[in-house]
Amino acid sequence: SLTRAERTIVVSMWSKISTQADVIGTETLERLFSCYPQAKTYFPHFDLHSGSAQLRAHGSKVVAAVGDAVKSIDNVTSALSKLSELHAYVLRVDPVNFKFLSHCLLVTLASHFPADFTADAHAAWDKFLSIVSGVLTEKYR
Ligand code: HNI
Repeated sequence: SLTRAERTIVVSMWSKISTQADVIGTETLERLFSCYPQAKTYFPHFDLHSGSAQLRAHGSKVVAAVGDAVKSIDNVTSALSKLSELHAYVLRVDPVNFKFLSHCLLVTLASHFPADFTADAHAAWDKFLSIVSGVLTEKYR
């Protein structure tokens, strides 16, 4: 689990991120589909062109869920339990895609918040997103 210092970093950066959640979410998905095109196979029903309404709507949902995890940073498992079931039983997303998405979110954060994205912040967000991904894929086992 996260150290107290890591929690502080994630929670305080979240207060900035949340004001631009839609932009961050959309850009993260655009990076995902452009760098890891195989991730597109889960969205055959979406218009995945850059800036499409569906991409933006979905990006803001994903970032909102990350925000739920930040708000329950000591209990991410229960905060995301419904989403965990959805991704495991209904969507059946290959877990490697969570690593790709986490990476794209890190890159997006680094590019939007260069001053905040110190080595410590990078490490804290990496750890936090791997906890979130772990929760969303734990039902697969
Ligand atoms: Ni994910 C739906 C959150 C990773 C494919 N996903 C959602 C929803 C949220 C969400 C929120 C909307 C649920 C609802 O409508 O009730 N997804 C997250 C989070 C992560 C994540 C927080 C990781 C941090 N999802 C992924 C990954 C993939 C993925 C890596 C595949 C590449 N998600 C989906 C698909 C849907 C989805 C597909 C359904 C979309 C739709 O609306 O049809």
